[in-house]
Amino acid sequence: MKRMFRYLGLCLLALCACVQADAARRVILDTDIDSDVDDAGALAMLLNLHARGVVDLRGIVVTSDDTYAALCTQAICTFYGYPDMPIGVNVHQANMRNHSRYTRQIAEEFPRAAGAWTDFEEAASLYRRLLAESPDSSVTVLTIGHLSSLRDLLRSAPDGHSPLTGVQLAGRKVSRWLCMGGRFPEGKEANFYRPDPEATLYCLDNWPGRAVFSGWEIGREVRSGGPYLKRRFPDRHPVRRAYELYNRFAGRASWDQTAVLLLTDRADDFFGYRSAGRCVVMPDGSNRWEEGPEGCHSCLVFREGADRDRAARLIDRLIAGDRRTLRRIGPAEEPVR
Ligand SMILES: [Ca+2]
Repeated sequence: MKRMFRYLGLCLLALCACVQADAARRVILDTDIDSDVDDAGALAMLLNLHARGVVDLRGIVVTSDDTYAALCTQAICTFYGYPDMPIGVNVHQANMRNHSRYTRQIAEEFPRAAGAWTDFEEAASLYRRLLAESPDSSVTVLTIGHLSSLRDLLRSAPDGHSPLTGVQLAGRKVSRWLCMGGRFPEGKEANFYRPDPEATLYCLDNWPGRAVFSGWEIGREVRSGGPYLKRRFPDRHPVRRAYELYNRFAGRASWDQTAVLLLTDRADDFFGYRSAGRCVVMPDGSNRWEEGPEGCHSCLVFREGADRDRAARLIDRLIAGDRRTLRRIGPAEEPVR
């Protein structure tokens, strides 16, 4: 009898794992992991959520002019047990150089397969391949950097991966674009205006589906990356190293990590949406929220009384891979406004 209960228990666990795997949304991350440490934190969150089956991270597009950004990304993925995670690079970046406080050190101190940033697939090609092999409306694109690679996808022509243009492919395969970018209700934010405001304009004009914007004012109020991470990470860990080299765990705004929270069922604890309208971008990359009829754009706001410190604690635990927190978290329900 005992043996039968154990068998039934194992079957139930397996069934739950299958249900969770099915529920996981496919995600393509597009990151400028270089000048700030929040990209490293966001990547750690995503890899932990991926391991738990909350998201299905299909690949990472590195949109950066830092020579070591993609190598650092591969070293982090390798450390987490994903040495073959598809990684793409934006080959159109001008003046590649090492300007990050942590990418070179991580790339040199931790194992990875690639020898140079030129060894990786071209960003738009990776986007096209990952989208082409995915079911319709199954992919969430999460951008936490500037939009040069997404623009290159939208401009892309039919190729060996798909007979569809980039706009057609995104329209068919992507259910929503989550974008950390802009400043609301109006202002200027780095992902939109630096270094490629033309890419922002192009993406806003041509994106064929739903887009959710998490502006600068959201992440600014959530401070993560402090002493908790220093205590929780083992001594030798690439993301620990990123935070150590960046500012020695002095804490930092969570622009990119708050956008990752949108992939989980905890987003509703903290965030709601601005009244209907659309994000309008100027040629200099500044932007504003223009109220109007319900359309394809949504813009995040904090819920009344949302606890920013609790959001920061949740982010820190997801970065550190806290098992209890990860056991209790689930995927976001779609569609989200
Ligand atoms: Ca970023």
